[in-house]
Amino acid sequence: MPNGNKLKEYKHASGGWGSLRAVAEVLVREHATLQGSRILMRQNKPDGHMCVSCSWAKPKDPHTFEFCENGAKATAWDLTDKRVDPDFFASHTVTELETWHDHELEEAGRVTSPMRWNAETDRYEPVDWDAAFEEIGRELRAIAPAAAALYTSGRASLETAYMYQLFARMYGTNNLPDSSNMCHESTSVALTAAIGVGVGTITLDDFEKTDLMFFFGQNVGTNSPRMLHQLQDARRRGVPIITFNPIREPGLVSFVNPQSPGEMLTPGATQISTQYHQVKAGGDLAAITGLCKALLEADTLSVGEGRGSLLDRDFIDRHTVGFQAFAQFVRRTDWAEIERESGLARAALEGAAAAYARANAVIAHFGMGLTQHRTGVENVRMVTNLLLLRGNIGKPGAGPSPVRGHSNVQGQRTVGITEKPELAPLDKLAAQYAFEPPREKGLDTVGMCRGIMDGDIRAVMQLGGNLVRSVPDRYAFEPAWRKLRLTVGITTKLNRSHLVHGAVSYILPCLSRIESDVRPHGPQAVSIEDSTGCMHGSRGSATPAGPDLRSEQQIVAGIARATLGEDTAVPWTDWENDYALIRDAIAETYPDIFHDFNARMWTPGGFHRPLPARDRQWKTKSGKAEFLAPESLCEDPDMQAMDATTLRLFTLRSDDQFNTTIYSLDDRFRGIKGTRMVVLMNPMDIDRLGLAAGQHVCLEAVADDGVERRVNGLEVVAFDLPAGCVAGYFPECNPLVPLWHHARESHVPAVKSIPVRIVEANPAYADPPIE
Ligand SMILES: Nc1nc2c(c(=O)[nH]1)N[C@H]1C(S)=C(S)[C@@H](COP(=O)(O)OP(=O)(O)OC[C@H]3O[C@@H](n4cnc5c(=O)[nH]c(N)nc54)[C@H](O)[C@@H]3O)O[C@H]1N2
Ligand SMILES: Nc1nc2c(c(=O)[nH]1)N[C@H]1C(S)=C(S)[C@@H](COP(=O)(O)OP(=O)(O)OC[C@H]3O[C@@H](n4cnc5c(=O)[nH]c(N)nc54)[C@H](O)[C@@H]3O)O[C@H]1N2
Ligand SMILES: [Mo]
Repeated sequence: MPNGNKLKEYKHASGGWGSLRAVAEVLVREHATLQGSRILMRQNKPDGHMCVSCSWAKPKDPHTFEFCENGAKATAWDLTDKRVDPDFFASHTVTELETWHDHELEEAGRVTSPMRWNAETDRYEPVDWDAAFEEIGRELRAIAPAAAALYTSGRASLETAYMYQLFARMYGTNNLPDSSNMCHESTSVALTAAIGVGVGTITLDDFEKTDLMFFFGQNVGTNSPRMLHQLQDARRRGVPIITFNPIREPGLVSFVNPQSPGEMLTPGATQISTQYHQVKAGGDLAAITGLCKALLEADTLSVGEGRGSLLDRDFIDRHTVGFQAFAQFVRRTDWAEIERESGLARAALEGAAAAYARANAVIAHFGMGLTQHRTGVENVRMVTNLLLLRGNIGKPGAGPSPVRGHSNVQGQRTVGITEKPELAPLDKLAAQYAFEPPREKGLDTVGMCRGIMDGDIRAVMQLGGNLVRSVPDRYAFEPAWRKLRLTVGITTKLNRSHLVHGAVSYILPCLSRIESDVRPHGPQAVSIEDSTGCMHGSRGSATPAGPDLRSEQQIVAGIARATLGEDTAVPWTDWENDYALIRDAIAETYPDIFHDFNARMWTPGGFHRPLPARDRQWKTKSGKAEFLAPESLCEDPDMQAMDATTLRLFTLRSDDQFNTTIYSLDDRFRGIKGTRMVVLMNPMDIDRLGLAAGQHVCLEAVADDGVERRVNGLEVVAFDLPAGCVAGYFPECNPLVPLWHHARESHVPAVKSIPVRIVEANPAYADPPIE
């Protein structure tokens, strides 16, 4: 029930004409119509390029239009004919560019030449590639490797990621923070401990065999829209979908297939969720405990009445440990606490549990709504507990389905991007490349941020990403980032993290995956891993945005040679000329996953990595799948002490953004137009706190560390979400997140439950220069 003149209720199903029109509009806006439609036809096809937007699975029998509105936006964003060239930089100082909105910076177009910041002119000036590599190498050699961090956003290919981690380790550091540290790291930690693999176990085939699906905190219509096709097919077979989300997201409510002319002409939207539970933000531990409790209670009844067990007793006995302790925790927890913490009624949870008990094969999809909490790891463990009760792992049509973010974020981890030495094949790398890799733990993203703020980190290289915007505690982080000695951004576009920069600063422009990449050994291809553990080849065909761009592989090889010298066992130059050689090297390091990589990468639908848990082999400490009870149901014990003015803020993505890339200020699905500076509130909270919709307020973080964290100028919007919870946008609300407010075990910033209170708009807090 949005209000105000900027807000328009979205009454339609997701997809539909709105979606097709949006694709056409974005191609026009980026002046990419001619090439754009041709390129889109190759998107996610076995002989084409893999979309640069989300990581959802690419089917072996793709639709003619195997792309969604948001994938088309991401493609058009790279295909744009706008350029940020040396002339652009000559006409704007960095100080001036800092006054631009984030959206304007990226909208200015593709960076075309390597640029170096000149302190005297306060401008980025063109520089020769070799000179850039030479100086970066010299700078890196001058500092201790432990004082450098090499960040990876999740878009770079398997080939680049492998080279990058190898370079970092030969240089001497495991400081390889990456975007999954802010994303699904809670999943990796939880699933590894519980079932012995850190990734989801389902593939697309499982959609055809499942009897029921859960959705916990994942916004499919915006963030993985191609999955709506599989959901629609499942719904047509009568498969129920049970959703837990504080907001009624249109994509989880209903869907019209914009690519099906029949459906477009009739008003027949497919209902997606058959049950929709508007859980409180941070209430999933309680909600899932409720599901388990209802199931155990119904099981006792069923067994008592001689109707048999509702649990998969055989599976529990043979394949799991920890059931008794878990069941005890569940039985001990009372319904009043479950209802209070989840915000859901017992009857509603019993209804969901009854549907679960009737289904033989169940998939649980989940996203940031579970992972980005203090209890992020416990949340994912709890989903696993629920699945284990009925043997829903390692059988067709069933399993955990963490829906990953960036298009290759899962794959980068698979080929060694990790700060945890125990997860990297260090002995293998040592033997393959005749060097001694560092064995000590490196820094994850939160650790890197702390190192930057403390002055311990002196150099940061970003292979993609926009850390100044994506990490917590922006107002402390930005000034610290400016004190770095060296900042290097390998990037397609200009963003805030290039403007807030170190003493020596480079912008190194790279090809996008959709562009053709011709090297001395001919046209090159790369590869990625999708959310379901399938590897795909990807060949770009668009004309590169400029003649001076280099591929990410070339850039990493250039920096590696300049830093490490020519005399290493790695054939950097051969690799950058022929990516097939990098794949051979990957196959040598990881033969189980990548044997015959070059041949198999073009398998339609991708080739699947072996996942022991799919075959009920558990590579855990106990050798079994492990139940684990949480310590308590409370998301954040610190919150309990707070008074009634404290609200729980969760940060959202709109349908017109990709992380820190803001395509426009509209959020069509949530009916918000022309601004992202909003705070969505329950009408009762608006009344209770004496506010009015349309009023501008300031949000203040509630934390007892003496640091003031505020975001000013947010318009109050009445919205259908649970009382006590409020929502705002990522990254605008990031200044409100204390760096230490993260998942306890995985260190994922808890950006889905930030304690805040509303204070009067205060002119002393100038609006941050983002709108
Ligand atoms: N178009 C587009 N696609 C994207 C991205 C993008 O920005 N734009 N980003 C990519 C990346 S990197 C990622 S990680 C994924 C992110 O995709 P998602 O995992 O979907 O992440 P979010 O959009 O942050 O939020 C997910 C949902 O969680 C709900 N939620 C919030 N708090 C809670 C809670 O406590 N419990 C429950 N049950 N639900 C909650 C929110 O209402 C929202 O609907 O998408 C990827 N794909
Ligand atoms: N409050 C809050 N904070 C969050 C989140 C949240 O939900 N709420 N979500 C978190 C999540 S899930 C994630 S994944 C992080 C993301 O954090 P980051 O990885 O830091 O940010 P992105 O916005 O994904 O990176 C965008 C930039 O990548 C560069 N880029 C784009 N394409 C390419 C390419 O092909 N190659 C190269 N080299 N560069 C490219 C462009 O410069 C673009 O500006 O943010 C996290 N932060
Ligand atoms: Mo992410």
